[in-house]
Amino acid sequence: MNELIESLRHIVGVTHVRTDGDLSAWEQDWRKRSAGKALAVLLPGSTDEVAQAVRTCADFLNTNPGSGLSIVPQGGNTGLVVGSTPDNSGHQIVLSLQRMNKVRNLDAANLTMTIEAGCILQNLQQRAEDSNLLFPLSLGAKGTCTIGGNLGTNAGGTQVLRYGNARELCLGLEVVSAQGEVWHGLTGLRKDNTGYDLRDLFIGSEGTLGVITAATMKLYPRAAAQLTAWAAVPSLKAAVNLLGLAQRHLGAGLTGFEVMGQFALSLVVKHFPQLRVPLHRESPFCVLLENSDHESEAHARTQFEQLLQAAFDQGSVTDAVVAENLSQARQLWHIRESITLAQPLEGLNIKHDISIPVSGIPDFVRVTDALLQQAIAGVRVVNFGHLGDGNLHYNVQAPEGVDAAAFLKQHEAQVNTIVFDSVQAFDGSISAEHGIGSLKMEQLEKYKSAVALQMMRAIKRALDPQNLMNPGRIIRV
Ligand code: FAD
Ligand code: 2HG
Ligand code: ZN
Repeated sequence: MNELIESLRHIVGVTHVRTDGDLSAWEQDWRKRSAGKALAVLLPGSTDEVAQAVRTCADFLNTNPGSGLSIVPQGGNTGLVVGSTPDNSGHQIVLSLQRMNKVRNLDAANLTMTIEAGCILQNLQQRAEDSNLLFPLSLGAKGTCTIGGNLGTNAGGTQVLRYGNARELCLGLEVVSAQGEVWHGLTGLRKDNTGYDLRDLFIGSEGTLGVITAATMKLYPRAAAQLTAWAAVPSLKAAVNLLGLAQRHLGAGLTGFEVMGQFALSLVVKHFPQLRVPLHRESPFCVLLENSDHESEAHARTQFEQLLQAAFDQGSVTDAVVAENLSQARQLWHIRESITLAQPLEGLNIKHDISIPVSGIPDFVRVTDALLQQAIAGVRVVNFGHLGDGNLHYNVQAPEGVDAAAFLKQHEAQVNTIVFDSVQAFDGSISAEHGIGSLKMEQLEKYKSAVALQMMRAIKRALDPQNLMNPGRIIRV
């Protein structure tokens, strides 16, 4: 292995191969569910360096098949399914893209930008805004996560109902294959039917097929005004009715529709008392709506007023506030994004990022809540998420006063079975956003069809026959 490390130092430079000191930023996952030990952390500065490094590792593995060498691609390390950190073997190289953070090109007329994998999402949003354009991908981890990780996980976030997942925003990719070759697939074309879609294979592959080094992403014109409303709703059924009403009233202007359960908001109130959370005491659920208007703020406000009046008349909304200005709107979004930060302060819970057809969500929650209470009395559900996409974060927290670690040890498998069996019965998906990583591999095998698993394994074996890229993630080969 020493010789390998020397070769890698030669390729990316001595200071960009880390083997000593505190490597926890790369070795520990965001939720602190797993702390691994890397053989080295590699920080290449260019696609050519990534390609040379992967080629060197592939050659080494070829001549030393028993070495257990493998590569874990990493971006911002904000993933929630333990997919971007090494295991404990000491044989895995973390390949961090964080130094590759250039915007290579912004083509305003084509509404695209070509960016390197290590670009931080928030910087990309800012870069687009500086050109009076919108890069719509947005999630709570935007200050740390990278576009390579966003594409690696096919991230969702809060604007999906209007603009789609990371996949829908991506037009082209540059990828270093598991053999260390460069696939130059960077294209700004919106139509291209020349054979199998290789881009779609790499998006959502969680680093198991190759390393994404750059991408060409879609941009949009910025709206003239953006208004945010916070509404109290009497039930999830009412929230679904409000969604339908909002879609009819606002059309493509509806760019955000997030639901937040009372317990989820109570965690924000408890752990971030400085935040003022409106309307949560009176109501089992609150909804955050965003209206992006291409005419004017006055037009957006009138539309919102009409929508909320119709919702009051229908009984779907019991109370509502509309943000007066951008700063108030930001505060409302900050409350929503703080739910993810408040949960670990209450104690590690069992996360689920499921999706169900929107129409089935109220029944799914009623049935699954009851099943969970039957199995574990007093269990608390942190229920919130992207209702507009049928995607709930249905996270299961220990009963009050019960130690979180002990709860996880005793009940994680049982809770997963209850929730995922219910998801299956409601024709849903066990992961709508965060992916499989190493946390949900068993469940993928259980809930995906044999035919789908066979095709996935065939793809993995064809593109990475040595199993060099992120083994132990998504699927066993
Ligand atoms: P990492 O965590 O570094 O990696 C994630 C996966 O992608 C790993 O399997 C890794 O191997 C692979 N990968 C990373 N870079 C590359 C690359 N260049 N080429 C190939 N594979 C690569 N997710 C959502 O979908 N929606 C949300 O709303 C959301 N909100 C979040 C809020 C918070 C506070 C946090 C902490 C996380 C949230 N996440 C959300 C999860 C996470 O932020 C996303 O999965 C994000 O896309 C990960 O990006 P990253 O750069 O941190 O990737
Ligand atoms: C979000 O929507 C993220 O905020 C994280 O996907 C969800 O904390 C969670 O479970
Ligand atoms: Zn989410």
